[in-house]
Amino acid sequence: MNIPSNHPRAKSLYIRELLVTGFRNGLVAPEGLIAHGRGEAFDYLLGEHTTKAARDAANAASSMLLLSKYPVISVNGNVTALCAKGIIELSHVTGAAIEVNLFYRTTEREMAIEKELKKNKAKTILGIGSEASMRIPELQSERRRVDPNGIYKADTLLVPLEDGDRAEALVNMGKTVITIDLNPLSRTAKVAHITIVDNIIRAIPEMIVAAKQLKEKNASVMKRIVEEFDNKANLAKSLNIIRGDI
Ligand code: PTJ
Repeated sequence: MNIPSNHPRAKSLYIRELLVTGFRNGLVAPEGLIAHGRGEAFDYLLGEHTTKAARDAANAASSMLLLSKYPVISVNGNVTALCAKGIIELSHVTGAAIEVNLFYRTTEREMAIEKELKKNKAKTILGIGSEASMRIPELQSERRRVDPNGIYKADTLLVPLEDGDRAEALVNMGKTVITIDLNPLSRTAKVAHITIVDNIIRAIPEMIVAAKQLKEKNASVMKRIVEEFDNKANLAKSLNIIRGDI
């Protein structure tokens, strides 16, 4: 669709088009379009820009990934359609592995996502087909199937646009969980150790910039950033913005 660049909602319409194209190309589940609508509503309420709270959370998230021994980024259909290139750059900068993990899992979509990531110069993609041979305990959804060399053995996970059940199960497994979720009230946002309340389309570039700067610094600087980060207080800041002063 041709979106006029002077349309007042051009950016938002452009992001929608990425999702629709991703759906047509077999990357995004039909339900992914609905999930995006929910995110869009929160983005509108947050002012459609990266807030100071989101920037602080991105800084803590990149610090955490850099400090971890075996970080993994979990990728789904929406994430691929919105920021495949950014995910790959973030994985290069932080040394995190990439695993495909789908809620509405089909082999066709797994393979389409793998192909798209490899087209964008990703080397190894974990979690495809029978490689996802381990199970997350006490989880019933298809998200329970994970790669023994990826999510299963990771110490820290970036799980953007995640569902609450798995986020909670991963925390119960002792993993450090980072998420990106526009809804500060979601179960995922609340159970994660670090939640970036921002649109993933802005949050990933923010994390990349932060990681590049942090890499130049001493590990003790990153440790302090992580220790001082308070997820509950940070979520409250996003909620305050949503409440506004009408
Ligand atoms: O590709 P699959 O099969 O793994 O399915 C992916 C979706 C996203 C469909 C699946 O994980 C799902 O149903 O997600 P939920 O439970 O609807 O939750 C997604 C969360 O992400 C919600 O809290 C949304 O507000 C939020 N969200 C949606 N779009 C964005 C977003 N957060 C940040 N950036 C977005 N662009």
